Amino acid sequence: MSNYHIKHLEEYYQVYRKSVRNPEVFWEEIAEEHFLWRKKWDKVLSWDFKKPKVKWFEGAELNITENCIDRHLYTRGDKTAIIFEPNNKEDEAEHITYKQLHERVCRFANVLLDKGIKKGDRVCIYLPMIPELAIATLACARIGAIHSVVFAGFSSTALATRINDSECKMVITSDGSYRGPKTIDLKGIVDEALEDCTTIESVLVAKRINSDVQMKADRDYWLQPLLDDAYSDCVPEIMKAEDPLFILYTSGSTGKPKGMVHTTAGYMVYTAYTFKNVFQYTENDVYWCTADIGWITGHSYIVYGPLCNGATTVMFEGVPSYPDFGRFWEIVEKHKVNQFYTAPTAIRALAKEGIDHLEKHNLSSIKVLGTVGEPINEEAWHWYDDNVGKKKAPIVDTWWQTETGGIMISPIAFATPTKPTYATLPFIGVQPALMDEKGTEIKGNQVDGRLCIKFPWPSMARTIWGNHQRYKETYFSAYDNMYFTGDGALRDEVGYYRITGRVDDVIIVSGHNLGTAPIEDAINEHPAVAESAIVGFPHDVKGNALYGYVTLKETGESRNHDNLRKEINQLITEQIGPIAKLNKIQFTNGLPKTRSGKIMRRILRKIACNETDQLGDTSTLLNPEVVQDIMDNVL
Ligand code: 7RM
Repeated sequence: MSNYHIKHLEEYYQVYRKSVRNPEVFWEEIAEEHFLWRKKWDKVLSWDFKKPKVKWFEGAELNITENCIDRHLYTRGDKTAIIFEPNNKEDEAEHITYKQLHERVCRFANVLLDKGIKKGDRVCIYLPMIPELAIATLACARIGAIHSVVFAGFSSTALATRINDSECKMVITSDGSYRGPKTIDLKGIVDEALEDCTTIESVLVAKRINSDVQMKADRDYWLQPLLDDAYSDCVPEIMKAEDPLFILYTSGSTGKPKGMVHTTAGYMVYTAYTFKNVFQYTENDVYWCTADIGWITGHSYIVYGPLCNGATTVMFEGVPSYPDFGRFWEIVEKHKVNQFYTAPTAIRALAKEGIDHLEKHNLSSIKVLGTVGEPINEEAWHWYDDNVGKKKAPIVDTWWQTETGGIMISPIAFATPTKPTYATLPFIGVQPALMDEKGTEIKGNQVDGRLCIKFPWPSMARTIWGNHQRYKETYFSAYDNMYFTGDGALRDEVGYYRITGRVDDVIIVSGHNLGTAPIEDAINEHPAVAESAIVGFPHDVKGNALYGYVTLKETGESRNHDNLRKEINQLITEQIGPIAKLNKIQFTNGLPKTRSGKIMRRILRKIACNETDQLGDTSTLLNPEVVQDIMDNVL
């Protein structure tokens, strides 16, 4: 029997039990039947969380791009692999078939080879969401070069740090990028970064905005002429299962960014399998994930997972607000999107705009909705369910991390009954554990604790580039023999998980543990509130007290703010209890966010604690300007 496509809850439980009782037999079957191998493995799994060392499919040989592209050529050669939707809606969308993708990846791979890139070399990709981004990524994988995609909203300093850490030999970029009504001088940012980099030998530049850029002789090359001259076929490099596929940087709570290293076979098997099941992708569906390929969500669920399943995946260059907040819905209608995957921050921004935009578009193609990136608050969940899914599309709240490579806790669409704000059940093969502060596993249901994973899964990051010790300390030292996620979670009476947020966001007030997320949920239910963030600050009696930053829907809110404060605390009292009431409530014009839309509570905490001299680096924020504004109005 094939366990590749799970359709019912009973089937989920049955396959889950099998995957946990005998992981090796289970994953061997999945790997054997659904992927293309040049050589089969000698051993499915060997692991030791103490070292930590994990190997999946050791001895196997493969190339992931053969799985993502070549093997579809007979059956799906003329099927669209990628739909590119440009920033400006007047520009035509591009439909790239699997045959065309094959040719473009091969040409690109030959250009890389020609510029001296070899298996194991690191290549930094700093591109906007244009087809070249996916193609360059796959071209690296084609020849066994390790890609390090850096989100093209990062500053030159952030870019230089990442290039230097992994000693990249090449940067692939573009003259510039479009972002809504603006253009960004990407090549200028690269030039600035490279002043502090010594390992870069060449820079490939795609033309996107036709701006005037400086081209440095013997270093910078326009991409298109090289592609035109390149041969249109490229023999894939045969990779070992555990050869690194890519490095992706993620910021830790302290120190420099961590270059998470993902390897080939396990990552491929797990992202493909989760994609198929979580989203219930079926042939001829059009799938759209709004993330940027610069994040893990884009790597796993725009590029590798979908393409490995022969899917049609949408790449959108622009932003949800341009030319207006109807853009997402217009794209859904235009390309008849069947699975739509976005982040809570986007959902809240769209919800703030009301439903007029939604009503102008036909969204009947939508079958499944997804969310990822942070806990989704109840109000946003219902807005998404009611207005986008019209209560007919299951919401898959997918919990996972850069480090996990693929989705770890999530409903399987149509199989798992959903529950607002719950990521629900562990995915096949995932063995979560909730731990208390003393390091004991909390068994049973209706409990909460720190979320760990007890057993390896195929797509886990294998190390931090150049710093295995930090990998061990960050993820395998808090609890014996477990991977520690850094998140807190609760398990309800039926075994569903709700991620309550980073454990560093837990605030203990008068001896009570309070998660920030449920308090924020309560606040967000106030009709005047757009968004909120809670942090703790020291208090003589309670140990900690709560400071709330609240953004209103209408910034010109004429209502008496003291009344609003009372109403917010009343809501919290009603939903959580008086213990969770806020001591201070500051109304803000916005909340500081990372480029991927996560609220930076760390900064807000420093401001509330009056430690603004230790704010740290705020340059990588999406909206650094709000920080000063918040500081100027601190209570
Ligand atoms: C995929 C991604 C990881 C952190 C993670 C959580 C938070 C992600 C959810 C979530 C609640 C979710 N990778 N997080 N998904 N929290 N529900 N569905 O976002 O490395 O950038 O972030 O994001 O705190 O640890 S990430």
